[in-house]
Amino acid sequence: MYCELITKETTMKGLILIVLNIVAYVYCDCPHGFEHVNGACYKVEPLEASWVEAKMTCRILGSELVVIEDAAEETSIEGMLTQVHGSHIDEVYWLSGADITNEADWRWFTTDGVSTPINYTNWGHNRPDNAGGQQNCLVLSYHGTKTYWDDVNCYERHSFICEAPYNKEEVIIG
Ligand SMILES: [Ca+2]
Ligand SMILES: [Ca+2]
Repeated sequence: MYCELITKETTMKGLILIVLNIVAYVYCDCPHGFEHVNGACYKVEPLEASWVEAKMTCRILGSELVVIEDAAEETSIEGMLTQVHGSHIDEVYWLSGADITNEADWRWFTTDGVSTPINYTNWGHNRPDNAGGQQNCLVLSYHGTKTYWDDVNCYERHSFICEAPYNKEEVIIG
């Protein structure tokens, strides 16, 4: 957990006695097990699951399958994956995108019943190709420190990345 324990001492002076209160604050920026990178919280999940299973797993963790909004965010994720894998491993991760509803209409599916168009993209060479006519879910393909996007069959089993908002919470524990 990305938490920082800060102890503050506050002095309250009464008429007769002095009361010393020690108040501890816990600042929790990201859900348990998530890493804070450039204003968002990510969890790289090595377990392999279908796209729907991956999406449900992220939700159980209080997050969603990752949405990559711009090149800066993809660079952050590349850095995180390079820390996990080094530079010589190929790995594939589910993202929150799909063209399930209309072929070639790629959208982010982060909320039930609502989808948003994908603006920034980083498709690999000749992707998306809808190979076999059955590739409707979006993956991030990590290849030696760099990533690109591909469309694959939603029932394939892949690792995935969950993303949660970066929130500064203050909890008084004492
Ligand atoms: Ca497709
Ligand atoms: Ca493809």
